[in-house]
Amino acid sequence: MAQIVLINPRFDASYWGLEYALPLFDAKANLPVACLPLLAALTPAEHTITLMDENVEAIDYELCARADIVGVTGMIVQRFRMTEILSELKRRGCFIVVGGPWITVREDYFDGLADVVFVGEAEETWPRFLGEWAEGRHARRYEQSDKTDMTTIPVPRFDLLKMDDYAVGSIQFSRGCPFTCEFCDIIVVFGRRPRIKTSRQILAEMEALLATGMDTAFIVDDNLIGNKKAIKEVLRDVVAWQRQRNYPMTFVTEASIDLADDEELMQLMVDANIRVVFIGIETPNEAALRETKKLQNVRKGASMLDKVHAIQRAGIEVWCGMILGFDSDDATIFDAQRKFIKEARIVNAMVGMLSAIPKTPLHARLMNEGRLDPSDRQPYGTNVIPLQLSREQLRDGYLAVMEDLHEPEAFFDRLDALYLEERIRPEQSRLRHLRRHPVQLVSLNLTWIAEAAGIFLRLMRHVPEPRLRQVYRSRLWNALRRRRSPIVLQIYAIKCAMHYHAHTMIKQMRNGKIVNSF
Ligand code: B12
Ligand code: SF4
Repeated sequence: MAQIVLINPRFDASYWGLEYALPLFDAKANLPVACLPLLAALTPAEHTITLMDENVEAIDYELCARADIVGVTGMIVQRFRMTEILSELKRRGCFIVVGGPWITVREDYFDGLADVVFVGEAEETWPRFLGEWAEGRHARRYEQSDKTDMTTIPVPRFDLLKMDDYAVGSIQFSRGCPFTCEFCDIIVVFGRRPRIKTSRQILAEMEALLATGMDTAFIVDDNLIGNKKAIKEVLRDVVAWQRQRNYPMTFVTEASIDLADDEELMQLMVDANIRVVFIGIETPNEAALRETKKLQNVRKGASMLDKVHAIQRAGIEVWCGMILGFDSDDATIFDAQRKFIKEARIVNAMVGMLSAIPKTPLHARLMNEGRLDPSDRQPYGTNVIPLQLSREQLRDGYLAVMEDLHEPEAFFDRLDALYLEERIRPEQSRLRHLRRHPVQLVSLNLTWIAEAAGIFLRLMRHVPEPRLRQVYRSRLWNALRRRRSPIVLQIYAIKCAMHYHAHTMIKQMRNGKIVNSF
């Protein structure tokens, strides 16, 4: 029997980390990484396991020093903190294993600090390693020969996490994506054939999450709609589950833009109560989309703008990822991005500079072309040396776009365009269903109002700039006046907090405190 500790290192502040908004939501972190509770569930029962997420609690190094095995996960943006933690664990003589997205693409990065490395998925290799470790014959490197059979994955041990500390939970339905984007390591690691869990597994995960008191979850799939036929089957079961239990859960997820081509799928997502979908739109520059092989975004038919509007009209808010610095981008790209995001009425647009992750086709191509900056700490925020822009031009243009998008006027005008002018209807299926259960409907509406009021009061107390407090007050008041809807009020309050986060983060980037490479 082994005593095992698994650690998720602290993230630096980032757009999706929501660090500056978390106190306003009364949470310590946005969501738990999905691998920790999953690895715990994959651990045979004879072992004891402790999960430590440094984003919500300090690492207990004493406990680590007493443990037989200490595992550390992490993605690219955690690599510096991972190194610090691994060095400390090493100093204390721990037996260290490392897995997760970063070591999967840069196996040699922690040389000398890890006793065992795991490359890629670990549903088979983690239990195999534990067996071999117990017999004293473990290997130094584990990599599965086949991709994980998703139908065998157990329910993650959410009960081992401090769920009260997170804003939302995480849940996974599928892995993989059928597309071919040149910069993407997901398809390199998880493959282009989407693999999906059974409805039975997914519903059991939802029950387990709900049992911890968490009623909102990020479906952390690479692309929820990678296999449309299969996901429709699952969504039908999720809808039935929601109806049977009077809609206890709300979801956020990630999907490709071809979602807009499938009315039935959009309706199923609305009925399953998926409130938000994050889409990799990347750029309005068609040449860049072709260059990067994001061909699903340039297919004939409706324009990208029309597709975004169609998804919004169905009742799902669209968040997006945008990229600057493709080879086909010249200095006109910055304004083109501003214009697109405004016209698309996308409130949460995460703009980044093109970065090349090891093992991707983009990384290989730029390496051949001598256009990769090899430094680990990137002075210009990306390792890609752009073709038609100077590195300064790209960095400064990126910062200016981020700033402009988060000017309070611009940000809240996009929000008003969506909820007060287009009047999209969030959580419409849930609300329609609850009309037959008036007590629950009243209770849900009161919860949203209370959440909005709580966030509002914290905003007024915590936000130091009077100008911002004034904007938040007037935009919330205007929303209340024009649309007397508790859910819209709650959304406006959340957006004020998100705006405050982005505003603070961008200010720090301007002061040179953060160089955001992803
Ligand atoms: C959901 C998601 C998010 C969510 C949630 C992130 C979170 N905090 O958990 C959000 C939207 C917030 C997000 C944000 C970001 N993300 Co993200 N995200 C994902 C996504 C789509 C799924 C991750 C997931 O939960 N998978 C499910 C779990 C079960 O899989 P897993 O973690 O890989 O774990 C398995 C194995 O790796 C292994 N394993 C993992 N750890 C360990 C440890 C040990 C000891 C062992 C033995 C095994 C092991 O076992 C598990 C079971 O097989 C991945 C893509 C992907 N498929 O990896 C990108 C991904 C991880 N994200 C990525 C990036 C870059 C980011 C951002 C930096 C983007 C940005 N520009 O800001 C931010 C980070 C900000 C932050 N503070 O979180 C990159 C990382 C690249 C890399 N190779 O390191 C990925 C791979 C996608 C990509 N290419 O863009 N992300
Ligand atoms: S659509 Fe997203 S997940 Fe799929 S290949 Fe492109 S970037 Fe990767």
